[in-house]
Amino acid sequence: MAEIRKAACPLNCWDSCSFNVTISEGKVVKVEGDDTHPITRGKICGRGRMLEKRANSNQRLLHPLKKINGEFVTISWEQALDELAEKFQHIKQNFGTTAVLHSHDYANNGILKNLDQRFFNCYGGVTELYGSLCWGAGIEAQKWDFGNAWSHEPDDISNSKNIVIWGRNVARTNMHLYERLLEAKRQGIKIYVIDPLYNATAKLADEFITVKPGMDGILAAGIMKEILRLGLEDRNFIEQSTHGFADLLKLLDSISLEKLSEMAEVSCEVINQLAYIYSDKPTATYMGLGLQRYKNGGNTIRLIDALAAVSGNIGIPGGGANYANLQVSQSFAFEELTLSNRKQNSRQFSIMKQAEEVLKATDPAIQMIVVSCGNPLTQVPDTNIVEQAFSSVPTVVVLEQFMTDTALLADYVLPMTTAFEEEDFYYSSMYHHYVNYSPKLVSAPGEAKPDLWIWTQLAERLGFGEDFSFTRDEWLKMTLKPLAGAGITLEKLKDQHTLELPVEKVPWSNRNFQTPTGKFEFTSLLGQEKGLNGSLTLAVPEESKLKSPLLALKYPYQLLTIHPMRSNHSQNYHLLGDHIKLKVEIAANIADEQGISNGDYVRVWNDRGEVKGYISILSKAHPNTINIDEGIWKRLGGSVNQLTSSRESDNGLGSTLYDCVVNLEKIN
Ligand SMILES: Nc1nc2c(c(=O)[nH]1)N[C@H]1C(S)=C(S)[C@@H](COP(=O)(O)OP(=O)(O)OC[C@H]3O[C@@H](n4cnc5c(=O)[nH]c(N)nc54)[C@H](O)[C@@H]3O)O[C@H]1N2
Ligand SMILES: Nc1nc2c(c(=O)[nH]1)N[C@H]1C(S)=C(S)[C@@H](COP(=O)(O)OP(=O)(O)OC[C@H]3O[C@@H](n4cnc5c(=O)[nH]c(N)nc54)[C@H](O)[C@@H]3O)O[C@H]1N2
Ligand code: SF4
Ligand SMILES: [Mo]
Repeated sequence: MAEIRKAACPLNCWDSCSFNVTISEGKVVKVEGDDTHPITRGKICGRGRMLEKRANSNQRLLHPLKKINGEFVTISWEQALDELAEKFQHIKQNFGTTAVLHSHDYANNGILKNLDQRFFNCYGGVTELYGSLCWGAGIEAQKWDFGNAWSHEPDDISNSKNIVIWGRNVARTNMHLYERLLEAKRQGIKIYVIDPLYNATAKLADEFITVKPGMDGILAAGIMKEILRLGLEDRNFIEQSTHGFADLLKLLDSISLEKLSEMAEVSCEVINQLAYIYSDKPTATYMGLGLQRYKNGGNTIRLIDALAAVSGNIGIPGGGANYANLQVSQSFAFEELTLSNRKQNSRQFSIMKQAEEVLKATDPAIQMIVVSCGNPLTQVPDTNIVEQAFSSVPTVVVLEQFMTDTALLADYVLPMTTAFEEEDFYYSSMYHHYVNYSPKLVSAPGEAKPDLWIWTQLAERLGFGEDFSFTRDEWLKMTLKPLAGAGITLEKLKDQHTLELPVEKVPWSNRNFQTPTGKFEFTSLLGQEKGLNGSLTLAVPEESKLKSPLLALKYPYQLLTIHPMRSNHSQNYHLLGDHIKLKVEIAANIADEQGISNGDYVRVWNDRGEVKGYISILSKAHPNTINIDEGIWKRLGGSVNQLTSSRESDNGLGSTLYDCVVNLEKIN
C-alpha cells in the first residue's frame, strides 16, 4: 500500500521546498510538491523530483571502500572506522591536528550536517576552509554596507512598483520567485532584467538590459550619477541614515557618464531610464550570485547597495537590496551545535585556494583530507591544481552517495544516506524564512549511513564519544533553543512540518544599521578595520581588457559557467544518461567572427586548461560572452573548472569563477 508523507528538499537552493513523498514497499516512488507550504505552494522543480532517482539509483555507494594498489575493495565498517580512528590518532600525535584538512561545501541544507564541524573541533581543531565559492563576496559586501545580509520576505514583492532582477537566473535557479514575478506582472508591476545572457527570466521582463560581465558596479555608478544630476536622490535618507556620501560624490565626479557607459557597454539612454526607474519608488532589487563571482565582486554588490540607498529604496516595503537572507541561519544555536570553543589549534585555508594551500603547506604538511558534502574535484576552481593537490596527500577520505570525481581520487570512500533515509530539518538562507521538518521515510540501501553516524562512531573511538551521545531529537532541540521564545519547538515543527521563523520582514525599516556608525556606510569602517579599502571604487574584473589587456588579446572571450537547469551543481549528471554532451553557448558575434554554426565541435582553452564541447549560438547574449553550465563530470567532458581561476574576490571571501577569459576554436 502506497503512503504519502511530508518531507523536505535537502538541496542547496534558494527555494527550500516542502515535499509530499510517496512511499511504497519501503521505497520512495515519487516526490511531489506540498501545496500547504506558504511559499513553495505545491510546486517543485526537476531536481527535487530527481531525488527519487538519486535514492533508488543502482549507482549508489553501498559499502565502505578502500583503495589498495589503485583498486577499490569493499571493507567492513568496523575496519574502515578502526583504520581511520588510528590515522586520526597517529596524525594528532606526530603532526598535530591541523595536518587534517576538512574540505566541505553546501551539498545538503540539513541543520545536522553542521555536526562535522563539532567532530573536528572536539578532535582538537583542524585546517578549515574560509570564504565561499558561492556567495562570499556579496555577503561580506552587505556586512560592510548594512552590517548584515538580510532580505525582504517574499510576500513584500507585491508592494513594489518596479522590480529589477540583477544577475539572478530566477526562472532556472529560484522558481518560486519566478512565480511571484508572474503574479507581479499580472498586477502591473514592471520587471527589468540586467544580465549578459538573455535567460528565461529575461523573456518575462518588460525590458532586458544586457551588460558586459563584471561591469554591473560601473553601471550602478552610472545610474547614481544620473539620479544625482537629475536631483532624484533621497536627500532625507542620505543625510539622516548614511555615512561617507561625500566620498561617493567624489568618486562619481571623477568620471563622465559617457565613460561609464562605454565601460559597462550599456547606453547612456538606458542608464538614464534606469535612473528614473530607481527613483520611481518603491523599486526592489533582487541580486543574484552570478554578478559577484569576479575579482571586483564585493565592490559590485556595494555599488548596487549604494544605488538602492541613494534612491531611497532601503527599509521601505517593496524596496530592498535583496541578496541573501542570513536572518534564517542566524536563528539557530550554531555555537552549541558546533562547539567551536573546543578547538585547541586552528589553521584556515581559503576555500578558493585550498589546492594551492595544500601543495605548499608545511608545519604541518597536510596528511589527510576529509571531504563531506562537497565535490571539490568538479566544483572548486582550477581543477588541474585541485587534482594535483588531492593526489599528493597520503590519505583522502570522501563521504559520498556516488562515485564522483572526488571520490575516485580517495583512499577511503564511505557510503552515505540520501535525505529520505534520515531525519533532519532543512532551511536555506537565500530566499524565504520557513523551515521544513523531514522525517526518516525509508531505510538506507546496503550499508549506507548518515554523516552523523560516522562522526559519532569516530568520536567514540577517539575518546570524545560523550560529545556525540545525543539522540536526533536532542540534537534538533539543541539547535532550536534560541527560538523557544518565539514559540518554535521541535514538537511543533514535527507536528506542523513547516514553520515561519521570526525575522524582520522589511529589514532596516527602523534604519538601525548594524555597522560601526549605525548608518548605511558608503565608506565602510569595517572594511577599513580589516585593512582593506573601505571606499567604493570603479574596479573592473581582473581578466578584462581594461585590467589585463595582453591577456584579453590572447583570450578575447569572457566565460561564464552558470548553474545547470537539471542538476544542482554536479549532483545529477550521472543520472541524466551518457548521451549528455558539454554545451558551449556563444554570443552571435563569436559565431560570425569564427564561422561557427550550431552543433560544431570546439575546444575552449586558456592557460589553466581546456574543455571540448558542442556549440549552441545565443542570439541575444552580450557580445564576446560564452557560457558553459557548471557541474559536469570529468567522464562527461568536465569539469569546466579546468578553466576557472582560484583568485579571491576583492574582500578575500568570495570566488572569481566568472572572471575568466578564454579562446575558442573549431575542431574535428
Ligand atoms: N537549477 C539549479 N538551480 C540552482 C542551483 C543549481 O545548481 N541548479 N544552485 C543553487 C545555488 S547553490 C546557487 S548559489 C544559486 C545561484 O543562483 P543564481 O545567482 O541565479 O545563479 P548563477 O547561475 O550563479 O548566475 C545567475 C545569473 O547571473 C548572470 N551573470 C553572470 N555574470 C554576471 C554579471 O557580471 N552581471 C550580471 N548582471 N549578471 C551576471 C548569469 O548570466 C545568470 O543569468 O542557485 C541555486 N539554484
Ligand atoms: N565553475 C563554477 N563552479 C562553481 C559554481 C559555478 O557557478 N561555476 N558554483 C559554486 C557554488 S554556488 C556552489 S554552492 C558550489 C557547490 O559545490 P558542491 O557543494 O561541492 O557541489 P555539489 O555538486 O552539490 O556536490 C556535493 C556532493 O555532495 C554529495 N552529497 C549530497 N548530499 C550529501 C550528504 O548528505 N552527505 C554527504 N557526505 N555528501 C552528500 C553529492 O553526492 C555531491 O557529490 O560549487 C561552486 N562551483
Ligand atoms: S531544488 Fe530548489 S526548487 Fe527544486 S525542489 Fe529543491 S528546493 Fe525546490
Ligand atoms: Mo551556491
